[in-house]
Amino acid sequence: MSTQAFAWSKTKAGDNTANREFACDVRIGLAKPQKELHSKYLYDELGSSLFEAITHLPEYGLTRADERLLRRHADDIAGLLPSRVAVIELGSGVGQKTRHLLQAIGGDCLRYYPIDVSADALARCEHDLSDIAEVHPLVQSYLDGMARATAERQPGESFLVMFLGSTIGNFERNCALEFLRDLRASLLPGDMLLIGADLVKEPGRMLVAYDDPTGVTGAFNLNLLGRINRELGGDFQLRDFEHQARWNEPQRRIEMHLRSRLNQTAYIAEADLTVTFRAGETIWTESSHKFQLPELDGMAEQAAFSVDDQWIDPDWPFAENLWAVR
Ligand code: AVI
Repeated sequence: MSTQAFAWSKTKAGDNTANREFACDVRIGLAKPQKELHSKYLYDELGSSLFEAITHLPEYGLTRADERLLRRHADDIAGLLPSRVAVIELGSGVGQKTRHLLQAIGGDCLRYYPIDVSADALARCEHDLSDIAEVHPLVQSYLDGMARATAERQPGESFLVMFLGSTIGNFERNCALEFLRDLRASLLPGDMLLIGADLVKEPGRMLVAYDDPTGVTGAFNLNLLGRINRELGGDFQLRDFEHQARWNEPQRRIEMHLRSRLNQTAYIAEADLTVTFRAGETIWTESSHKFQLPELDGMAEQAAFSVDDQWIDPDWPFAENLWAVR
């Protein structure tokens, strides 16, 4: 899937330009030999709620591992940061995982810039965290938000950028590197990046995390067709598609697909598109890359960061990595 780092700005419903962009991406993606839809479109209001539900599934240990590491090592991480630091978080959502670290960093006027495309999530984030930090919410794409936040750098101050939850795994590997380099370019020596990465584990364990028996991940995936119906005047019959999770061993990634149960045709008015499906044909909707430890160090090196420290969860192999700008 040709994920572009800069395109990681999720689309807001009701915005005409955004709707045109969505229609255009749908037209292009569904014309490919392997039909595909960009995973950013999974996250409308309903999709974001379904993702939140995924994070509570017993089979999906990723978010809990990330939270455990941040809770257990908040003091270690804070101890490695420069003395005057402001915090930026990419894709913060409500910022729940960040509380421990903000508390450990402490200080009278700690500035925290959560960046997210969901204004609702940022409003909650500001409400929940304003007791421990001065919260400056930015409803923007990652790199636009970075530019806004870093423009407010004060003399002698460094930034800690947090990119949690293994969202880096949703980028194609080469785009991930490109994104990290762009991120690095917006920072200065002394700044740091705390980046979470889900590690390769036993395939059965990974597969059930993305194909839970409760069907929440299936609903999250199918909602993408529902969103096309709602926002672009599509007539997809959701019951005629099924969720599929695959482990792609050579690429070390879980792929989510929507598999057509039968030969069928769908029409999408706003994209002026009729699309046909053979029984068994799929739309590829998401890649979730999994990492090996040496690979993470290599990524840091290639994006001009140095590795300061790393913490690994013993129950759900997941790595929290603290990198410094070289
Ligand atoms: C947001 N992202 C890190 C999740 C992941 O694990 O790749 C999205 C997700 N897709 C299905 N389940 C969770």
